[in-house]
Amino acid sequence: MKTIDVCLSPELLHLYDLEDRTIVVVDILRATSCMVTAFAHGVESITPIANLEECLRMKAKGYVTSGERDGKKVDGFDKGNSPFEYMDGDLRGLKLAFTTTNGTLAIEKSKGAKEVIIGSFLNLSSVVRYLLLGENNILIVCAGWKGRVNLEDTLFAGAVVEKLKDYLGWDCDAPLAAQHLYNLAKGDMVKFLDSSSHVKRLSRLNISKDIEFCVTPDQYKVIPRLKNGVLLA
Ligand code: 3SL
Repeated sequence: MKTIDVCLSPELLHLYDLEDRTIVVVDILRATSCMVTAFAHGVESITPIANLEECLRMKAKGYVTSGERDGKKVDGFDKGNSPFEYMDGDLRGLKLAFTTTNGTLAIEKSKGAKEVIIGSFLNLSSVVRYLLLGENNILIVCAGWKGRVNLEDTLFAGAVVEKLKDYLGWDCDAPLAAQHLYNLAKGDMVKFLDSSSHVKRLSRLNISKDIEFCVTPDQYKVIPRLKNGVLLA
């Protein structure tokens, strides 16, 4: 039977064999939600870059520079880390270089996997269908916050486990814990996340509409997939 596991922080990735897995990297607030939104609105590619200066240098090569540090758009960057900045269609056909505190780092660390795709609530059903039809074992890598666990990425992992539970096996309790949390939260995820660390952190930025949007399932069908270090739809 195909298996699913949940890596609650990129710091735990060394515990998993990656070679036979499809990894789903998730950073609900807000990196992977932005990436999915950007592809749904026509960007050609996203190059995830862990290092800020390296990302900035991509501007000279014609890339749109995107992302955040401390949740805020970086000086000199074209775009920040709100999904609403990626909806205009002004990025159609363009290449993005993207760096965020945790999301792009989690992608970087996942590169040893057989396949890496990008998940969010916004493309949840497409991701679930893709994983169900695929042959590989599955690992959901939660970006967390600076190596620590967060609730919103765990909820996404739980949603995937809940939807695939009849078709997959697991031998660790992380998928089970995530599934239970998701079932507790699914009636009102915004409320459930109210006291979570990252929602508190983001509250100073006044972006409650980002949070509401990022936990809304199935806005888009696109699945970003990593190919030679570049995400393509
Ligand atoms: O850590 C990340 O990758 C971000 O998405 C963080 S924030 O939501 O922009 O603060």
